Amino acid sequence: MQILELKKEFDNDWQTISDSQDLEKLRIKYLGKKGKIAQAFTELKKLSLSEKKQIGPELNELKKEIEKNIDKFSKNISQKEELSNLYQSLPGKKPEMGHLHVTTQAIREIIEVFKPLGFNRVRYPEVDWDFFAFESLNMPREHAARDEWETFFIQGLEDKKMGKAVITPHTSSGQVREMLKGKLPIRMLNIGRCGRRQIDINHIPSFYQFEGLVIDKGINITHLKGLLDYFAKNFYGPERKTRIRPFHFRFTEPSFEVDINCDLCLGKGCRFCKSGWVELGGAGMVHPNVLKFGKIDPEKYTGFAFGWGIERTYMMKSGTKINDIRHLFSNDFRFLEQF
Ligand code: FA5
Repeated sequence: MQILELKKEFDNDWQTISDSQDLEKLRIKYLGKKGKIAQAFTELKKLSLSEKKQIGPELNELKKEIEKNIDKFSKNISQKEELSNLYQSLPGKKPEMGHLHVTTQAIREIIEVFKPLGFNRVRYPEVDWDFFAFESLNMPREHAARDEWETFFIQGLEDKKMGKAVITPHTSSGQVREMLKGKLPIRMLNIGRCGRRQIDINHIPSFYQFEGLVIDKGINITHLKGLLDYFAKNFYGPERKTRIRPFHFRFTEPSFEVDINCDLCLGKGCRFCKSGWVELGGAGMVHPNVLKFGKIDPEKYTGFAFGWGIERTYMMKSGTKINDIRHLFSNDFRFLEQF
């Protein structure tokens, strides 16, 4: 009896198994009732006593080795198969989806309202010269009106003609830049980030404004009022109330501020609005001096402009119920995930 050959045959077969079915076939072939090992024991009985003494222990050894290998492999394979079954049936891990920030959503909505009227969306520098932020808007250097803008100045950046560099405190800094492009008529929608040294329940240091500028022959105040009503109806719906109040800006004459009835208290007066009305922005007829800075003849052309805060405009949308503008600036996921 050739124990060595039997061992070689087992070793060859062993190389070919890859799953539990192969392993079972191998087990039956060698350890089954009529398997190779059982047959070898039957043959052993026919041998002489001295041969039995020599071959018997070798055969026992081989049997133990085969049992040990099969047992070990069986444990490994069942673990692996269990794992692969487990992974196949588990739903995949989906990467978390983000969404646009509320302010970006508001910007997109506002653009859609103005699109049908042929407004051209533009953007101008967020860091600009004093000339565009103030001087060309009829606010000479050292003029007290500038104080209202609580401006951030950029240290060490100054030009003799253009003045100091500032973080644009309002999108009105785009008015004269647009005029200097030299293309008339103008229907500009300038949306940009502004900065002011302010923070409280309805002010943040970094906020957005949208600025409309229309310049053409024969533009008058009824066009401005009509456009403001159009925006309010389309953005807020017909049930909301808006009003304009006389105001003073150096770059428009006459000037107004535009309010909407507060959506948080429905006009009763609350911590946010105090009076039942929320100021959304300013507006007015472009001052002739500003047209001149833009190289436009005020005898031939007239225009109107308006500049509103995007965050406040969005907060006042029916049902939004955001009671503190600082939430829009905080990047707190618990707040942002709601929109
Ligand atoms: C202006 O900025 C003018 N440039 C608006 C204008 C444009 C008038 C064109 C005439 C013609 P005012 O400082 O009032 O105006 O700001 C306009 C709006 O911007 C405010 O009503 C408010 O909605 C928003 N706003 C201003 N400061 C802040 C702030 N710190 N945080 C959040 N929103 C602000």
